[in-house]
Formats: sequence, structure tokens, C-alpha cells
Amino acid sequence: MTQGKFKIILIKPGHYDADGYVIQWWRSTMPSNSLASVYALLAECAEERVLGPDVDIEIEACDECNTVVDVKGTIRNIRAAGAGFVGLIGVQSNQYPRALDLARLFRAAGLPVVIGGFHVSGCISMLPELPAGLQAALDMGVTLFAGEGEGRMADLVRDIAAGTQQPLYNFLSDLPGLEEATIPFLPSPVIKRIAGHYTSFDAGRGCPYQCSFCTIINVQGRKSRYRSADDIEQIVRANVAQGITRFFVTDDNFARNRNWEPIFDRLIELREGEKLPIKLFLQVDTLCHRIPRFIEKAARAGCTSVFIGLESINPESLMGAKKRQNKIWEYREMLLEWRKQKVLTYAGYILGFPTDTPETVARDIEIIKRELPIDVLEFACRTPLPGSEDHKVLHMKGVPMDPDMNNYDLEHPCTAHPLMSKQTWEQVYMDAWHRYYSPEHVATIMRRGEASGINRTKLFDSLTIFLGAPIIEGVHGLQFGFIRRKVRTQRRHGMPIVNPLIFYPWRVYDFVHGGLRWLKLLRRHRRIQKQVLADPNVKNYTDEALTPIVAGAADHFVEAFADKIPKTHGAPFAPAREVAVAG
Ligand code: B12
Ligand code: SF4
Repeated sequence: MTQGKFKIILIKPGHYDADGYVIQWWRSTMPSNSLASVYALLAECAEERVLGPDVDIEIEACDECNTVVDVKGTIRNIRAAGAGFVGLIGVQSNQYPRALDLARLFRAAGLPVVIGGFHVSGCISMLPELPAGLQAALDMGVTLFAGEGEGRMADLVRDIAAGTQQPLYNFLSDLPGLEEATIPFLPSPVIKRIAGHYTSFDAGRGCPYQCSFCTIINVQGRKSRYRSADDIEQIVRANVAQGITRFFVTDDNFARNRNWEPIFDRLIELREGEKLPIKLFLQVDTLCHRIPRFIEKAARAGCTSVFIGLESINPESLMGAKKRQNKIWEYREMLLEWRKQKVLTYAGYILGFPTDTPETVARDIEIIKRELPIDVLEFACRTPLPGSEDHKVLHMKGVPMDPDMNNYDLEHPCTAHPLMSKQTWEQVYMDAWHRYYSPEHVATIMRRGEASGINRTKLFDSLTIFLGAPIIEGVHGLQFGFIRRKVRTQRRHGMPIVNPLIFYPWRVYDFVHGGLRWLKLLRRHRRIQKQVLADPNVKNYTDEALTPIVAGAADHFVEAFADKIPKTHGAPFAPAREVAVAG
């Protein structure tokens, strides 16, 4: 190519609901960091004019969670430019069927299509042969991209422009350094489709641990790679310049980012020195409170919410999943440390470990409610995600797993459980939401929130969304957005397009019915909040979960599992700081 335009359209595909419609909203709630990373890498190619001085590279980006993809318009735009491609970005396993459906439409129009993300990378990193889904993409003429894009985009763009792209690019064995790597960035119109105008960045990649259900370590490695404080400052300033100040830091475990302290110090300087109103949402592990100054500096750096992978309170289950670093006798202390800093805690909890039954899960949730000061508890079905050790082991043993990747969203059981049928497991998952978010416990969480000074509105919204999303919308809170959209013509490949005379009346009923259920839930939570706030003593509220554990005193939480705590992993009442922190 010597002159003209090269048009790149980046789409982060959604995933299908049970009726085969893409799960999408007028406004979504979570930003896509994969989209920000790939957009920025390609924007750099455009700036550097990698196709020659006379070729303008134009890039558009959208997230299907909040944008209806205009397939015909996209085809027209790329054809009008004369050259270009469609990039399907950050495709997880549950998004892979949707990605293939989009790819099919673009390939039918003769456009080059590239798919990247965790499904492609995870499968290629762990499986001895290409699974059928990846082969199907290659058969369609789609290019697959495994591994990370930093430093590789210019060659890819040149290959596509020359029509010499390979079927598969595999960089999995060559992880790029992140120091001085291109910073993730999205233009503000894309970010403004996210409620609260959150954007994201990864300050690092890689995790030292070995959880068997995790795909990250097999794709991004176990060594901490991290960005410099200068780069983080550049990310913040570039976003502040376009009016964006809220950031989801997507490191799976920011506590294991070796550069955490210089990064926090720089953010503290920006917040306290320049008064930039930065807010952060972080993901950390359950040992973060052992790192001196970590939690205190996180709060000063702007952290108002944190996600913690609790996964289970049963040490046997944690050991079985190789999550040895989770020490249940330290959970309360860790959670109380975050509360001291008025940080809202979200915790992940997995259902479907081998010894789980409806009775044990119900018992464990009651223990958590009584003993642990968690705000938002997020349930997930234990899922053999492609790219994880669990998936590889089942695959190699020939154990049946759900062939439909759309179900690998952690909301569906995807393989058999030793003690529960599929239906029982599904019921356990739905019951868990109702049990944890019972009106009584929502009141307790609100009281604890008032006593700890947690942001009242944020807590109210989170409790409402994380209960309403699964029970009303049938989706996990992480996939939630405001005002659900269902586009009649964008239905899963193979499912019939419904006649408008049937579709629209159904959709009106569906929309109004959902709306009324949301209204009812909002009213219920408002009523609870009013009762909680009516207590003049609420700021002094306390209970077992808010009471620090004193060495030597009875600990009912640990007592419940005392026989399951492995002797090698520190006695429940051993002085907390005796065990060295990995990573
Ligand atoms: C942030 C995040 C989210 C965010 C945003 C999603 C996003 N993609 O940004 C939210 C909260 C929405 C989310 C939700 C979920 N997530 Co999530 N998420 C992550 C997390 C922590 C970081 C993603 C990220 O930014 N990575 C950094 C980017 C730069 O890496 P990347 O996506 O691989 O992209 C690079 C390359 O792959 C490549 N590339 C990617 N796309 C393309 C495209 C082209 C054309 C090219 C050339 C290159 C290319 O270049 C990029 C730059 O190097 C990852 C774990 C991780 N460490 O990645 C999990 C992860 C992706 N999530 C996962 C899951 C399971 C989920 C959920 C289903 C469940 C849940 N409860 O978490 C939901 C469902 C979401 C949905 N259906 O919409 C799994 C996916 C595993 C799998 N096999 O599918 C992961 C890997 C974590 C895990 N548990 O193992 N997630
Ligand atoms: S701590 Fe989190 S990121 Fe690290 S291996 Fe375990 S699940 Fe994966």
C-alpha cells in the first residue's frame, strides 16, 4: 500500500443470554482494558505511519456491552476506505461464540478479521491440539492472535495491508516487558458509554501463585511485570485531560505488583499535591494486609473499592484448588484493615468445590454473614476455564465438559460435580444470592457500613445491583448495565430471527416486567436503609464480624473449620506475621 486509508474497527464482543440475544445495555458498568490496550497500540501504529507516510490509519473502538454493532455500516466503512480489518478484542471463552458469529458476517463480506484474547491464548497455551472452535475460525479465514500485542502490532498491520497475514500469530512464549510499554487508552466518547465514566489500566501482569482454576498464570506468566510510576502518571494525566478520573486497575493481584509502592506514592502526590480527584478500584489477594503500608497507601492513592478473591472459607477446598495463600484465620483482620480506610470490599466466592453440597454451602454462607465484614459477596460456579490447569486436566482425562463456550461465564456448571446434579448446582448458585442478600443481612451490611464510614450511596447501589443482576436480569453483576437492549436481528447463529409482530410485544412485556421487579427491589432496599438510619446509635453499631480477633481468644469462624486447616499452613492462632509472604 502506498497511499490512501486503512480503516481498523475494534469490537469487544459481548456474550449471549439464554434466549440468544447479546447481553447489552444503554450504559455498561465495567470498562474493557483489553480494548484500551489494543486501541492504544494501534493508535501508536497510526501515529508512526507504519504503512507509509501517505497512508492514514483510522481506528474506531466499541464495546458490545454498551454499543450495538452496525455490521453493515462497518463493512461499508472498511470498503469505502479501500483497506482495513476488523479486530475482535479481548475475547474470553464465554464471548467466543459471539466473536465467531461476528467474524462469520465480516468474512462473508471478504474483510480480514483478527481474534485475540484469553480464549485463543488460553487454549493454545494449555492444550496439545487446537480445539474445534479455534479450527472453525481458521477454516473461515480468520486470523488468530495468541499472546500479548505490545511491540507486535505494526507487523500485523503491515501483513494485513499486504494481504499476507498468517492464520495464527503465537507470541505466548515471549512475554513483553511492560516498562515503557504503550499505555492503555480509550477516547472519552467510548468511556462515556460506561456508567460513572470509569476507564482502566493494567499496572502490571503476571501472578506468582498457582490456583488451579486460574488461566492468567498460563497466559501472562507467574513473574511480576509492571509499569513504572512515570507511565502510571502519564495514564492518569492523559485521562484527566479528557475529564476522566476514575480507574479500574485490572492487575489480578495488585498486592503482588512489585512496583506497588512507587505507583501509590505517585498517585498520592497527584491527589494530595495537585488535588486531582483520582478514584481507584483495585484487585488484591487475601494477604495484602501483611504488606506494611499497602492498605493505608492504597486509600491515600484514591482506592475506594477493592475486590478480593476469597474463593472459599473451607481450607480443604482452598488446598484442593492450590489456593494455599488464602488463610481463613486472617480473613477478618484483612477485611477490617480495609474498613478502617473506609474502602468498600467486594469478595469473590466459588461454589462447586468437590465437597460442596446445598447444605454445606448454606452453612458456609451463614458463617460468612456472621463472622466476616464483607460488603459485596460475588458468587461464581467453579468452571474449568480454557487456559486453566483444571480445564487441561479434565480435557486430558477425557472428562465431559460443556461444549458450548457461551456457558463459560461462571454462572453455569460446565462439568459434572461429584455430589450435586447440574440442577442442584444451578439451584445452589441462585439460592446463594438470595441467602447472602436477605433483607436481614442487607440491613446488617448497611449498619456495618454506617459504623465504618463506607460511602452510603455506593454501598446501596452495589447491594442492589449485585442482587438484582442475577435474579432479575439473569446475569452476573460484572456484566450488568443500565437499560437492557435486545436487538431482534442480532441473535445467536442458528437461532431463528423472531417475527416483529411476536418479538416487539414480548420485548415490551419483558422490559416492563423487569422494570417493575427492579422498582420492587429498590423500594425494599430503600425501606431497609430508612430503618437502619432511623437508629440514632447506628454509627456505634458493632457485631462479631466487626470485632478484631485477639490472639488466644475463641475464634468461632476458625473453630468451624479447625479440623480442615492443614498443620503445615500456620496454626489458627499463630502470630499473624510469622508466615512469609510469597511473591
Ligand atoms: C479486567 C477484566 C475483566 C473486566 C473487563 C474485561 C476486559 N477484557 O477488559 C470485567 C470486569 C468486565 C470482566 C468480566 C468477566 N471476566 Co474478566 N478479566 C479481566 C482481567 C482481570 C484483565 C483483562 C485485561 O485487561 N487484561 C490485560 C489485557 C491487556 O490482556 P488481554 O485481554 O489478553 O489482551 C492482550 C492480548 O490478548 C492481545 N489481544 C487481545 N485482543 C486482541 C485482539 C487483536 C485483534 C489482537 C491483534 C491482539 C489482541 O493484546 C492485548 C494486549 O497485550 C482478566 C485477567 C487478565 N489478567 O487478563 C480477566 C479474565 C479475562 N476474565 C475472565 C472471566 C471468566 C470473566 C467473567 C466471565 C467472570 C468473572 N466473574 O470475572 C466476566 C464476564 C465478562 C463478560 N462476559 O462480559 C477470565 C477469562 C478466562 C477465559 N478463558 O475466558 C480472565 C482471564 C480471568 C480468569 N478468571 O482467568 N473481566
Ligand atoms: S491469586 Fe488470582 S491471579 Fe493469582 S493464580 Fe490465583 S486466581 Fe490466578
